Amino acid sequence: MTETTANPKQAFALDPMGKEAQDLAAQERITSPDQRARMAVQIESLDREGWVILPGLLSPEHLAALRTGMDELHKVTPFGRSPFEGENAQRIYGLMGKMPAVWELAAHPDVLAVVEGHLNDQIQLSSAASYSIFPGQAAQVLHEDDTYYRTGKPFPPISVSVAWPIDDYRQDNGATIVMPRSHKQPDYDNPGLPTTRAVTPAGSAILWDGSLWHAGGANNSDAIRRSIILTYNRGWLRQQENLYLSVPRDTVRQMPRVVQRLIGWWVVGATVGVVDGFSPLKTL
Ligand SMILES: O=C(O)CCC(=O)C(=O)O
Repeated sequence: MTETTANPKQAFALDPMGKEAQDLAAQERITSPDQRARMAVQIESLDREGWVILPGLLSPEHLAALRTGMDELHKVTPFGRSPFEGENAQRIYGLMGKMPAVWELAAHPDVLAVVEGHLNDQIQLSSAASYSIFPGQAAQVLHEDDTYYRTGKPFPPISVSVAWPIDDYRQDNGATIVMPRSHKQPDYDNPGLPTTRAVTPAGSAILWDGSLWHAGGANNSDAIRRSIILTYNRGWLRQQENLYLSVPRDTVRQMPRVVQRLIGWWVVGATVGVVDGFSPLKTL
């Protein structure tokens, strides 16, 4: 799937701080122009509305494996420490190191094509955590996901969050509340636009720009609502989760190359992330 429009070795042979090397390296993408062209409507929708749903991406077998894996981890995961994490909710952090069934989600070509198309940059995974809300959990406060990058607003898109419903998302069990078009707000204040709900079957992917105002809904049903949330950002930013430390090196060795790259084992631009002047993959 990896299309290399630029050869990183070429960039190394050039002055890495020079414009030529950096322009060359910055063109590298995981997905091909054709893959992104196929997702043009969804990329356009994400830009305009701030969110988009890609339906039907996971097979029943894959969903079953994810449910089994999550249920095992739920047995050893505490409930949230704050109203934001949710006192009737569980967040399993560090999923890339704990559940190989998540790797395929992280590298899903349609999702990557939309994320790369939207950010128009080299990307990486920033965090991979579950958000499972149990019966009785109240709605979260509306928030944006990228406010910890305190660069001042407005800024161009820098991150995309991707929620994978592992159970059907319904109004009554906490389907995500989204505020369409709120991602272009010029400051850090809630713009107070009308909201809607991301009601969609399990196995879809819900993508939103990191600046979109949104929240987990209340779970008024009698069953758990499980989801996995993967956040991507521009490859030269610091990741939200420290994936270098939270994914054991032996686990990294077992990952497909594209997943190694997504969790940060790669050189971005001509220089960001080198170890002794070379790709960190050499240290594996
Ligand atoms: O699970 C959801 O519906 C949204 C969760 C969320 O926005 C968060 O935990 O930051």
